[in-house]
Amino acid sequence: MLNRRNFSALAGVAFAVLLATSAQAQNVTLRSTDIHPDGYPTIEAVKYMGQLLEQRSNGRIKINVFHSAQLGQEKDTIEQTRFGVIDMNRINMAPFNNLIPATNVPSLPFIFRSVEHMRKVMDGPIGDNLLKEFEKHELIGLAFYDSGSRSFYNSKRPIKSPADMKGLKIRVQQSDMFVSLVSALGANATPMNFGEVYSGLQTGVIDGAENNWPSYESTKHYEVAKFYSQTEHSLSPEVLVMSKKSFDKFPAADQALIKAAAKESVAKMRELWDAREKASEAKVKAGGAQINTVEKQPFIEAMKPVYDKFVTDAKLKDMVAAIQAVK
Ligand code: GTR
Repeated sequence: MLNRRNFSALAGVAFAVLLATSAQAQNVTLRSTDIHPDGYPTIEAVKYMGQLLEQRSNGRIKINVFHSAQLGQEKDTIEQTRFGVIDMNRINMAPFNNLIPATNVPSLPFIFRSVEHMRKVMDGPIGDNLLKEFEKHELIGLAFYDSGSRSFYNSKRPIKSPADMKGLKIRVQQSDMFVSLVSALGANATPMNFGEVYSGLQTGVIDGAENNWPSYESTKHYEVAKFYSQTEHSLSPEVLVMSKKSFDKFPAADQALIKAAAKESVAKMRELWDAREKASEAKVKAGGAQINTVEKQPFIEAMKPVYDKFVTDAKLKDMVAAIQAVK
C-alpha cells in the first residue's frame, strides 16, 4: 500500500531520475544524413563535430553520419528531420527554397561577389537571422558550410553566352527559384534528385546540370557531360540543421555544446573544402572534362526576372540590400 512515507520516497526517486535525465543526456547517438559519399568535406566536417561533442560530453553524445543518401534523397530527408526520424541533416539551401522563402536569398544567382563575401555574410548577423528562420519549421539551424560556386555542365556544347543554353534540358535541385534561373536563360529545367542525375545524363533524359567542382567530380558526371562552363552563377551554401524534436530532448547545457561544436566545425569544413575544390578540378580535367570560362555580365543581366519573382516582400528586399552592402 502506498502510505505517506513510501510515497515521498518514491517521489524522491522519481525526482532524482528526472534530475539525472534533465541535467545530462545519457549516451545518445545522433543520426545525421548526407547525400555525399564518405570522405566528402561535408561528411568529414560533421564527423569532426561529432568528435568534439564526444570529447566535451565525456562520451555521452555522439554523431553517426549516414553518407551516400543511405537515409534518402535531400527533399525526403527534410520531412523526416522535421518529424525527428532523422536527428541532423547536412543539406544544401536550395531544397529549402520552397519551404522557407528567406533561404532563396543566398541561393540567388550572382548575389555574392566572391567566396569571401559569402563567408562574411553567412558568418555575420544576416546568417544568424537566417539560421533562426528554421525554427519556425521544426528545425534548429546550426551552421552554414561552403559549397563553392555552381556552374553549368552538359553533354552537347560549351556554354559561352546565354544563347548557348537555349533548348538544353538542365537538371536542377527541387527549388522553384532554380527552375526560374534556368528558364530565364532559355533552357528547360528539370527538377530531379541528385542520385538520378548520372543515369539521366547517360540516357539523354537530360543534357546537363549545374554544380561545383567536388560534386561534378565525385558523381563522375564529367564522364557523361564533359562541357563544364564556369558561369559560377550561384554560391548557394550548405546548411547543417537539427530536428527541433531531437534538440529539445537535451538540457540547455548540452544544447550549447551541440551549437558550439557545429560552429567550430565550419573552419574545419572550409579547410577541407578549399583543398577538395582544387583536387576535384584537377581530377575532372585529367578525366577529359572540357572547361571554359564565360563573360558573366550577360548572364547577370538575364537574371532580373528571377529577382523580380523571388525577392517579393520588404523582408527579402532588405535582406538582398543588406547582403550587397556587406563589403
Ligand atoms: C551539391 C550539394 C548537395 C546537393 C547537390 C545537388 O553541391 O552539396 O547538398 O544539393 O549539390 O545538386 O542536388
